[in-house]
Amino acid sequence: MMFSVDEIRKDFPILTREVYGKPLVYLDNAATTQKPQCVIDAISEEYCSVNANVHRGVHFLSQQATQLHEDAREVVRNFINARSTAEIVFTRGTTESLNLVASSFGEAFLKEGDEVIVSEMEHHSNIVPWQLLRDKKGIVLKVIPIDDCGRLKLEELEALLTPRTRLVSVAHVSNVLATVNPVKRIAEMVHAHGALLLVDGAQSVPHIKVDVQDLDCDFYVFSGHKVYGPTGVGVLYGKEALLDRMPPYQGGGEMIARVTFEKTTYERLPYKFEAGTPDYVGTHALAVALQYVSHIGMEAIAAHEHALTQLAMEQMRGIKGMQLYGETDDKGAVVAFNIEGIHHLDLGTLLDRLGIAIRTGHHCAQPLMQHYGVEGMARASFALYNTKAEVEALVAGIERVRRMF
Ligand code: 7TS
Repeated sequence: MMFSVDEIRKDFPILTREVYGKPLVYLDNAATTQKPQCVIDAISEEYCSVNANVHRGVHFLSQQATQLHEDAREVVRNFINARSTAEIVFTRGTTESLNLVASSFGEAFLKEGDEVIVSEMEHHSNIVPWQLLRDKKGIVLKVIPIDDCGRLKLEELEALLTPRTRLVSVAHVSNVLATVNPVKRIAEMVHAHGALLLVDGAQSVPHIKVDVQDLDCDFYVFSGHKVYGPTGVGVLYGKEALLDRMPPYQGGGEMIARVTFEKTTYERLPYKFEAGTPDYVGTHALAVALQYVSHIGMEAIAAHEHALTQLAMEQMRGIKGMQLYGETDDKGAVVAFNIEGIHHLDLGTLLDRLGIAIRTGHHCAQPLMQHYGVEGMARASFALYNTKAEVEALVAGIERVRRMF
C-alpha cells in the first residue's frame, strides 16, 4: 500500500477539529494516539450487536464475543511474533503489565539481595513497581546510566551484571529522548549472566516492527492506547515456560480451574493471569488497530515518522536558545527540548493557544530530568498522521513564542 498521509488523516475524525478557532496540530502522541474510525466503529458495533460476557455463556452472543476476544489474542501474537497465544496476557496497559511482572515474578523468583537493573531513562512505571518490591523483599535496584546524547552506557551495564542479577528491565524506546535501545544486544548480555530481560515497549510498538522471538526478550509489555487502540487495554508477553512458573497476580473469576474452600487450582495460560471480566471490547478494538497499522505497514510508518523527526530536529536546531535532548541518529518520533529563558510550561501553554498540542513537564521520568538538571522539558511526539506542515507550524509557533520573551 502506498503511504499517503492525506489519505490516512481522513481515517481519524478528531484531526478535522479546531481548538481556539485554529486547526488542531496534535503532537502529543507519546502520551496517547488518536483513533481511526475503524477502531471507533469496532467499539460501537460490538456494543450494538454482540455484547456479552466472554468465556462463560453457552449462548450465541457470549460465544461470538469470546471468539472476537480470542481472535484478538491471535492478532496480538502475530503482531509481535510470539510463539503461542498462551504467551499473550491481556492487561489494562503497560503499567499493569509491569506491576504484574514485578509482583508475580518477584514472588516466585526474587529473594533478599537479588538484583533488578533498570535504566536512567525509564518511565516511572518501570521504576516504582521495583521500588515497591525493594521495600517488600529487600531486593537491590541498580541503574544503567546514560550519556548526554541519551544512549545507555552498555559497558556500565556489563559492570552492573553480577551472579545476583535476576532481571533487567528497560524501555525499548525512551518516551523523552526517543533513543532506540539495542535490546537484542542487551538480551545477549543479560542472558550470558543467567538473568532475564523485560522490555517496556510502550513507545516502540506504535513505531517500529517488533519481533519478540528475534529480540529474545523474556517479557515484553505495551499499551493499546498508544498504538491507535482504545484506553484500558494492554499486553504482557512472556515466554511460556516462565509464565508457567509464575503465580497468579490477582484472584477471581476466569483464572481458576477449580475452587473449593480447601484448595484452588488455576486455569492454564494465559487465563491464570486474567482474573475477572476482561475488557473484551477493548481487546477486539486493539486488534482492529493493530490490523490497521499492519495494513499500512510498520516500515512505511517508521520511515514517515523518521522523516518528520529529522525535519523537526533540523529546523529546531536553528532556533536561538534551543536545547535538544536525545541526539541519537536513529531516534524515534519524539523531540524533547527547552528554550533558554522560557519555562517549558509557558511554552506549552502559548503553543496551545495556536492550536498546537505538545506535552510539558517531567514526562513521568523524573530521574531523567535529574540527569539533565532540569525540572521539565517540552516534548513534541509524532504519529503516522502528522505532516511536514505540522512540523513547520510547530517550529513557527516556537519562534513566535520565543519573540514574546
Ligand atoms: N512506559 C513508557 C516508556 C511510557 O512512555 C509510558 C507512558 C508508560 C510506560 C506507561 O503507559 P500506560 O499506558 O500504562 O500509562 N508514557 C506517557 C508519556 O510519555 N506521556 O504520557 C504517558
